[in-house]
Amino acid sequence: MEEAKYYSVRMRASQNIADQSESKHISGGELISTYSNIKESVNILLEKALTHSRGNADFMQIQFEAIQEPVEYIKPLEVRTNEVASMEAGQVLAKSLLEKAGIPKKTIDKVYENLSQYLEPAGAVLVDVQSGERVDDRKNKGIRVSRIDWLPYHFERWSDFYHIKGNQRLREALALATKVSSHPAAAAELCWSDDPDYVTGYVASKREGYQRITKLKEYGDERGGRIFFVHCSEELDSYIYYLEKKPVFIQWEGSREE
Ligand code: PML
Ligand code: MG
Ligand code: MG
Ligand code: MG
Repeated sequence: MEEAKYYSVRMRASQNIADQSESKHISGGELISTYSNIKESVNILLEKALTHSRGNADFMQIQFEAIQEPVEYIKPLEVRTNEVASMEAGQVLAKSLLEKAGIPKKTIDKVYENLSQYLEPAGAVLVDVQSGERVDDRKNKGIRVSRIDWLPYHFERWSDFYHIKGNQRLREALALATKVSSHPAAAAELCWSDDPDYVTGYVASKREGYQRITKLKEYGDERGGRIFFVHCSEELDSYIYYLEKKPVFIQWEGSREE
């Protein structure tokens, strides 16, 4: 059978582009589309950016690009939702889940010392598991994970099966965290949104799954981001290539796999 041809469709939107150094990230989005679905995919991303709680964009770019690399299919991480009463309790839990995922306490402490700086980029920051140092060179941009999507209807089937309210955000974040964690260089991820109206975040790892935490910041706070804890003994460049370029579909075939 001939492999279907796929297209990576990407959007980014920002404010105040007159002075690039002051530009504020509004929204970003990634989809994998067939040719016949490109119009629909562009519309999904357009809609996402036009109605955004971080504000109205005055710059937006939506692009599509044929994917040459073979697509990889992976199963979603196991999901667990941890209810917490406050942001403080959420952050204590996040740290203990990182430790459970194998991140040394001194590395976690070091990351939290630098947290405000690591939340600034729109993309993810990579931190070495052993030293706790930031190891990517993407400064104020960070790494943007791309070429990631669910196979058509697989997310809907997955969320129906688990009776999880299948919001768009969970759809995107679970796909991303699954891709990020599936590489040998990955140890764990810590994430919460930069959108002021969304306070749920997560700690994800292959070992512990996708552990949602219902409150990791206060409402109204526009600081958020992703920190990927990585094993630097693995080739960092090839991990970054994988995150940005390797096309990955999330595939869920039903309970018999669980
Ligand atoms: C984001 O969309 O900015 C990150 C959202 C992370 C949490 C998604 C969830 O599990 O509800
Ligand atoms: Mg985002
Ligand atoms: Mg956001
Ligand atoms: Mg950020």
